[in-house]
Amino acid sequence: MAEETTNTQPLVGIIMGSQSDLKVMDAAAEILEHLGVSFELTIVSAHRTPHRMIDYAESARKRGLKAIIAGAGGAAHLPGMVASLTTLPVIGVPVKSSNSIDGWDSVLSILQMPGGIPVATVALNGAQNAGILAAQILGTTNAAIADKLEKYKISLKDKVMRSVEELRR
Ligand code: RP5
Repeated sequence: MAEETTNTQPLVGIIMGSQSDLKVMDAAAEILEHLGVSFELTIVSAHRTPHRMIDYAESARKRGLKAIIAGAGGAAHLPGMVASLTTLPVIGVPVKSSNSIDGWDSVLSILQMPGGIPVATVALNGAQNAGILAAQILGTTNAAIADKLEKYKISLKDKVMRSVEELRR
């Protein structure tokens, strides 16, 4: 996945605090691609590029985005700050960065938002689920995406059932 990706009329914005987050955040892009959801992907740092973060969050709805997936590690202020600046749903991905205290720093700084500014927080390094959740939000009003999600769930069930069959042999 390229550092910065945009496909036609993105519906989901994937942002992350550093290029070092990309190895985790790529999973959100991959599942969105699989589910036929258009997205853009770029790096926006709350601490190193605060003005870029404000521009990104404030313009997101006008640019046609319907949800934002924001991943960061350590003192992970990006998802919460973006959520404070937009009325779009924000899904936070705590990233276990290299100098992290076992990922708890990322998890707690994204999870423990004050009342009024929600961030839908997924598991540590849970970028795939963030992508699925964004698709599910879009699937409430987009039948094509809902259909892809239905097929994806069937594929999960089929995989388990194949394992069950293998164990029976
Ligand atoms: C955060 O600091 C980033 O989201 C990343 O997870 C962490 C480390 O960033 P780098 O020092 O690798 O750029 O802002």
